[in-house]
Amino acid sequence: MPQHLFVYGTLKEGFRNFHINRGQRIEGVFLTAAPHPLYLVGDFGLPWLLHRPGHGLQVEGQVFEVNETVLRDMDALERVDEPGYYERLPLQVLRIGDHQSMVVACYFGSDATFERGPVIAGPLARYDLSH
Ligand code: PCA
Repeated sequence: MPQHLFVYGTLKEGFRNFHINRGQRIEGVFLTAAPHPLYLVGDFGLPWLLHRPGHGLQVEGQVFEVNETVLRDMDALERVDEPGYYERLPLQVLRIGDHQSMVVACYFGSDATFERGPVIAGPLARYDLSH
């Protein structure tokens, strides 16, 4: 069954891992409905969104409709089954402009890895190419 996925980091259109994201983009730019803390973490400054609603800022990203195969490939990239990486959880997002609300999936970074650091930057409202 197709699902919707919010991406805020390297899976965004124009970013490093976009080739793994073979979903169908939903037009526009989306924000997390609630603030969430987005940091750049580790020696590579990976975009790391913590599952701490109400902390940090509303974070900007893109929404894609994805099928099971594409989702599995992205889960593998984000190492969803391994401790210390990302976990895929539901998230409410709003489209900028018409405020269309959707509950979608999103990759949240693990708390343990965040605590270990180093934390390079954040909390941020957006991951962009200069990062
Ligand atoms: N890739 C996923 C999570 C962080 C990252 O770099 C994304 O773009 O949403």
